Amino acid sequence: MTISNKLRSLFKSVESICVLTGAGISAESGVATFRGTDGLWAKLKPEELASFDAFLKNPDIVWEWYNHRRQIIQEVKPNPAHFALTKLETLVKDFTLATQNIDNLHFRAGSKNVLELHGNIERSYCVDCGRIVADVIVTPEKKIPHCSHCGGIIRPDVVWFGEMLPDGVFEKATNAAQRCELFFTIGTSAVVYPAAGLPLTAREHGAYIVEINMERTEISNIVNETFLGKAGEILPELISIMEQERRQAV
Ligand code: BV8
Ligand code: ZN
Repeated sequence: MTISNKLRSLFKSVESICVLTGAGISAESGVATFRGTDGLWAKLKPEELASFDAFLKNPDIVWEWYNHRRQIIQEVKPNPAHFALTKLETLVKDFTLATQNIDNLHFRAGSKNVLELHGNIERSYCVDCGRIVADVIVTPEKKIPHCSHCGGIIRPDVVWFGEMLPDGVFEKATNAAQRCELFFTIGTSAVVYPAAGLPLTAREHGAYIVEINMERTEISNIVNETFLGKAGEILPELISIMEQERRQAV
């Protein structure tokens, strides 16, 4: 794989890295993306399912969709791209991983400093009293789970369209994007805000932006270097180049 001299010299000395990941990094684990041809949205429309109004109108349909995705996520495993990021975290002093994914695969791969911008499908909470509920059971007989404490309706702990991101999480991600020397955007179509604004913020603060994606995206023209292809193949190669450069630099 050829990388630019600029990236090669950055690999030698960089100590502050920020990463943004999207559904594409989990594709090789078998988790469908949103906007690809086989994507989840191909069949359904985001506003039909990933919004609080949709949930209030059709909680059974929204729960059926999330329950289906939760079952898939329980069966899949992190892939080499997730593990490459776990390795990358050990190579530098300051590492932040901001993910739009709700599939928990970064934590399961061993990443430590993970900011879940859009929540986590394995967590749920009561709309009325806010109680966190870990193991929600949804069955054809019981399509809508209710809170055992107050009887309120329980929802997935994910950020829907029109909803604010969890308190403080986006601020931490923005600070990391502002201070990093090197920013990776991996497996995201970069159409959903405010997450998609992070690479732009990093760029404005002088970071070198590297994109890894199957296809060009909305931000390909503002990144410094794009690697087109599978994250599970490209990322491990990039990290091993970085390790070699840092060994030689010692
Ligand atoms: C908010 C829920 C403040 C959980 C999701 C008009 C203009 C700009 C913005 C807006 C607008 N109108 C509304 C907005 C705001 C809106 C938004 O951005 N809309 C977009 C669609 C225009 N944003 C919001 O509402 C956010 N909140 O703004 O709050 C506010 C509050 C109140 C009032 C006003 C404002 C909340 C956004 C969060 C929405 N929730 N998910 C869930 O069910 O998952 S979004 C959903 O899309 C997921 O979270 C997903 O992560 C995210 C982004 O998608 P990607 O991860 O990028 O996935 P995608 O399939 O698109 O792309 C995958 C890429 O990977 C592809 O490019 C593919 O080529 C590549 N790939 C595939 N395989 C591989 C690969 N790459 C490498 N290797 C592979 N193997
Ligand atoms: Zn409750």
